[in-house]
Amino acid sequence: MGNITFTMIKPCAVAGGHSGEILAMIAGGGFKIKAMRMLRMSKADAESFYSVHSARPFYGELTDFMSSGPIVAAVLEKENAVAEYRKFIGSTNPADAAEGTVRKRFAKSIQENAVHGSDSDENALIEASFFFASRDLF
Ligand code: FUP
Repeated sequence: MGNITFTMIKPCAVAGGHSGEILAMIAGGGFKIKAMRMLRMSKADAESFYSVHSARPFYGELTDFMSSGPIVAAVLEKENAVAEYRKFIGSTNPADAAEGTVRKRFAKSIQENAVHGSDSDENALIEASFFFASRDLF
């Protein structure tokens, strides 16, 4: 079990002014921020980040959305971070997200679902290194 996960506050939540509240929830959940930056992905960045989904019907819309405005990218640390953070943010589809989760509170739809969380230790490292160099981690 690794202790690192990668998250993004997605364009819908940044544009909605919810970055601060979501970061406060993350801190309250016991996750330590090891790296963080605000940026806008290009369409090519989003296509590369989500390349595992390139055959899925929603790939075009997803990558349009993820490049539509700024995001907050961050690396988080906690024991068993990947599983703990996925539980903390709630189901991909907000209709299924548990009470008290980030997605229950801020997600608008399965696409505009407020936050991303890595789905494995391996992907957490790949995703963190997509945005951060080792010197950016504290
Ligand atoms: P998650 O790991 O919870 O982010 O969810 P998935 O890996 O299943 O989905 C990856 C991204 O695709 C999510 F950000 C949501 C998006 N998605 C859609 O836009 N439409 C769908 O029908 C399913 C997923």
